[in-house]
Amino acid sequence: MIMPTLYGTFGSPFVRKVVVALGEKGVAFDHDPVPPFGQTAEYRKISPLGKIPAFRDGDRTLADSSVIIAYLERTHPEPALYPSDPYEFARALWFEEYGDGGLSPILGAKIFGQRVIGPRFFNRPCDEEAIRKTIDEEVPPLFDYLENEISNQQWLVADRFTIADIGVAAQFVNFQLAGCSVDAKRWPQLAAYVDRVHGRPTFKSVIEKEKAMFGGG
Ligand SMILES: N[C@@H](CCC(=O)N[C@@H](CS)C(=O)NCC(=O)O)C(=O)O
Repeated sequence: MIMPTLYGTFGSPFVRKVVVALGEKGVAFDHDPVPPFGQTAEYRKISPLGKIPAFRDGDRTLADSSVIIAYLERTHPEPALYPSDPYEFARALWFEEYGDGGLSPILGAKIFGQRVIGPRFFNRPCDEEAIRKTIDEEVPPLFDYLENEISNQQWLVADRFTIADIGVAAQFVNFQLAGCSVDAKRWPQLAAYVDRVHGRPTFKSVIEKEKAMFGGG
């Protein structure tokens, strides 16, 4: 049997989302660690925006983590990663978007990008003052919202692990790879939640590989 291929290097929260979804569904895959820059014209045919991840399943190709996971949910319905109730389904998509569109530009681009990617790949010294400002000003409202939403629950939506948890917790790995952690005194629910989600075997195994690549954590 030909295995599907996931394109995109570790370190990307969006690649990580798909790795976790594939793991949760027990789908074996080949991994082609395409970097997020300098891609070939060939790669751009399957990822026209030039981003990672992309995915190949036989002669079918797809780009975008949310699109790929939605496809996997149809090809491998069990275990379901999306709630069936319409409102819970929509809430789960909302939290996925909160991760992709809300947390990623801050925890990913402004913190991990500044402290890890810039110095390592672009010979750009880290601007610690910019990171401090981001952590003091932009991070707290993002974490306050999650602290309130989690409020003693194990998972964000539907009392079980869903795409909401994949989308949100994936972004916290970059925060940790940049040497940061959630202040458990200020955000106790969020800190425990991130530990809980990262403790799942699917998250654990990708995080171990990423720590080996980037250090930190
Ligand atoms: N919405 C996309 C976002 C993917 C994304 O932004 N990937 C980054 C790496 S973390 C990338 O490829 N950046 C390169 C670029 O924007 O050209 C998804 O969910 O897959």
